[in-house]
Amino acid sequence: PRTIYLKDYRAPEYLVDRTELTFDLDPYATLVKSRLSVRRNPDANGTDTLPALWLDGVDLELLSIAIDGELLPAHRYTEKPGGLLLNVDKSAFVLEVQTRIAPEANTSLEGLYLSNGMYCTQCEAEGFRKITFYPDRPDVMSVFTTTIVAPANYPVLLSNGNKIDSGTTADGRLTVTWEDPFAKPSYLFALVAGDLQFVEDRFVTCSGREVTLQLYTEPKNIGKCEHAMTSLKHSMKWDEEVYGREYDLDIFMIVAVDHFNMGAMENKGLNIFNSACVLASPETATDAAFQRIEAIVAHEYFHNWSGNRVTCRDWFQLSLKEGFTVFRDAEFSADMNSRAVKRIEDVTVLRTAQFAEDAGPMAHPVRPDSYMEISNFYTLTVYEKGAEVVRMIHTILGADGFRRGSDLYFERHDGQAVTCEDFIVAMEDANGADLQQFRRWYSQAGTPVLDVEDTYDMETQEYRLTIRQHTPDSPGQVDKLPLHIPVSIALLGRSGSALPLDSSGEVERVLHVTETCQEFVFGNIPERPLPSLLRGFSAPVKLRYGYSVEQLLFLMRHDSDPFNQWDAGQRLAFDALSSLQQAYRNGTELELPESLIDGLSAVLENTRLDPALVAKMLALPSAQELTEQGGEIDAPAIIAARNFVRDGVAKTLKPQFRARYEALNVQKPYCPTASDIAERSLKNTCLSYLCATGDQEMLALAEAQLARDDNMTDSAAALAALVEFGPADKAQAHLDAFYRQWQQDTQVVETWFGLQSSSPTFGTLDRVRALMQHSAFEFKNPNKVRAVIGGFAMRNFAQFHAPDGSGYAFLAEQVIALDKLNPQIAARIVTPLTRWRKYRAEQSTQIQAALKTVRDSGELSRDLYEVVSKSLA
Ligand code: BAL
Ligand code: ZN
Repeated sequence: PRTIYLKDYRAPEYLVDRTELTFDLDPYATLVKSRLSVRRNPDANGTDTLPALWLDGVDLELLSIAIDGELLPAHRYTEKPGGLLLNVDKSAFVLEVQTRIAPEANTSLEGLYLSNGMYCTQCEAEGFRKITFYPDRPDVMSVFTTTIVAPANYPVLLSNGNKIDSGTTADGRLTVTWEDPFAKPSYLFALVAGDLQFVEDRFVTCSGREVTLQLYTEPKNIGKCEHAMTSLKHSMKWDEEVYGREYDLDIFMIVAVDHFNMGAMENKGLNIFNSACVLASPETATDAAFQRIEAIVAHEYFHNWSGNRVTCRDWFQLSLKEGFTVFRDAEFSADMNSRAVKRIEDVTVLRTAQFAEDAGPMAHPVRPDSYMEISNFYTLTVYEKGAEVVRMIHTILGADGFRRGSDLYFERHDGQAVTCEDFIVAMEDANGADLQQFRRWYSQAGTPVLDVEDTYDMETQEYRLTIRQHTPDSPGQVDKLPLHIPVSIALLGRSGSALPLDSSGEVERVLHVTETCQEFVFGNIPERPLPSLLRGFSAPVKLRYGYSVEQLLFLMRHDSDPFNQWDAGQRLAFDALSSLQQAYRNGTELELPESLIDGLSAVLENTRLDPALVAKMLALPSAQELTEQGGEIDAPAIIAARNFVRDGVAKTLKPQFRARYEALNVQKPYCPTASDIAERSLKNTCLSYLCATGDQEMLALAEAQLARDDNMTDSAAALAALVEFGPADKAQAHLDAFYRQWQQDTQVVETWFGLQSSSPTFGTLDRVRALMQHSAFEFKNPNKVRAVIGGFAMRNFAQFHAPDGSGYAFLAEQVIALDKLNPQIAARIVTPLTRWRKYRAEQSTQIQAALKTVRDSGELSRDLYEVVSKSLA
């Protein structure tokens, strides 16, 4: 496959002002007619002679092409792999193309396909070319009119924009026409056809316009729409208040589909959602699902401005819309829920998975320089690190400055396809700021490391912080330049409160680290302080400072920044778990670290602290996070050390866990409010520790909670504890009963699959294979694949890394099979095998062998080829 480079970007030769589409739907032979008003792009840097027009097209049957009403003879165009080259003799013309496609045969879930009998589309990034021949690139923006014709058993026919016509054809089929007045790239096109029901609401915008809101699902799910609808209204209001952004069409629609590669898609006026990311009811969805839905509904809605009204010039700029929109949705979630807990969750994902990506074979900058398959770049780096980069701009400019910048950005670029550079320039221009050095965050891959040292001079009362920065080499990038890193700090005195940093009484400050080695001096500091560094995780870096155990315990108790309070506990646990891994390797007896027990005990008894924060502080770093400590990964040592500490904490603090569990285990109607979610999270953390003791009496608590059955958060937590810590036969009985109860509910069945495949005790490879034979498992459904195969390979560290290498061979086998159906999913789920270099000798060899099996299995999709070849290079 060909590599595409950012440096080769050229403006499009032709523009498409109007796109008129007609779909005559049929599972095996959908007829697509397009009528495009094409004209030469005045800004294309070409010659006076008219260049050929390139139209992207994949898996299409071409029926006819006409220019200005005249059928084109075969010598005027050439069909090539990936598209069509058309000889053109006018600078403006109407191009008509007819193609035939087979949605039923489309298992890639890109383009037009069928999900449970419903037609739906997914066009980002390059799916539109599977629908018709078109200049399928984001800098070609067009006004779309779409007519859908379908048999009468598809009563709901949807596309982007406003409905302008509907009727019945002479032969009794239904027809509807939609018009989207906002010019958009083809990746934002959408079509849905099915026998669907909807719930409806309305929203009055800040300027008094009434917008109709509709959420469409299969009839059986109509009772699971309320939370998404509420989340949508909250999002619309928040975007008006925080960003001054008003919705622009008369209608906003969301459709839930079961077969979907991503979480959701922001098509203009017609968002399409993975059912798992939109449908919820208290009986069927966990708190985590409620919060995920709120965040994703917001994310897709926010794209209406950051992505649709202002879009990307090319796919290298993907983070322009994704990084910014993730930042926007994170702030929205923080405002709706606990800000500290949201930050902790986001940073955990970043440190666990994005840092691994940044240190792996697919490492790339937030704005990549090259790709073979753009689908492989919908990554944690583009999304989550991209959001951190936007957050740093927010930190550097302040909230008001950032808002001035975003206002200018939206005003200046409305209706345009632009670049990350345009975003930064708007931020600079609106504030008179200089972000020249800051730009390197967009072009340099890898996670920077900050080494911090300090000295204190009692005589002069001067405190000095020395900060060194270094960004490690990554594939294709060496000798990186220093970045502009905002490091938020406070200095804690002996009493635990923050010391004033100057005469104004300021106690928190952002240090602008811009050099390789830089010193910061603070005067009039009356005592040796303890630094609280990188507060709120003000930059996506690894920070090293030689905190002692006592200092970490002090920060856990006193730091006024809840993120750092939590992080101090995590550092304490990391250090203890590292020592225990070493002891395990040396064959010495493992000893429970008393300091950690003391720290956790104090947290557990602190009833003044937000229960959600207590739950986060009690959670040990996951096995996956522990692989990010640096050094070779020793899977058995990680598992042994972590299990040892977990069991020790559970036994030692059992009375305290019991007391808090009992206090929180009160019957009240389910409500997904932040405070109730916080209480349930602490209660279920306590329950998990209690069950880890293996005591019959504690397992009985979980059984009682499962039997109570009044909300899925508590039921799933109890079931997970019983499956992980209870006897296997009883676990199986509980799982069977649970399945009998919920087998009609797709989302609960997905939870049920995932809970088993990711259980470190229960989820053996044999059980995972058995789950794949279950009647509810479907290899063509990404959610089922993610639950069962992903649950095992990505969330079941213990079983996946079984010493005989069977987990690796299994994953290779599944990836090869998946690639034939759905390359995007295959290229994603292979990720655990790409990290082979990080593991200790024997495991490393086994993982590499599995990856080579994939490589040598025959012709791979472009998606999978890129990941596998780069990982073995
Ligand atoms: N644009 C792809 C899905 C999302 O990030 O919203
Ligand atoms: Zn997005």
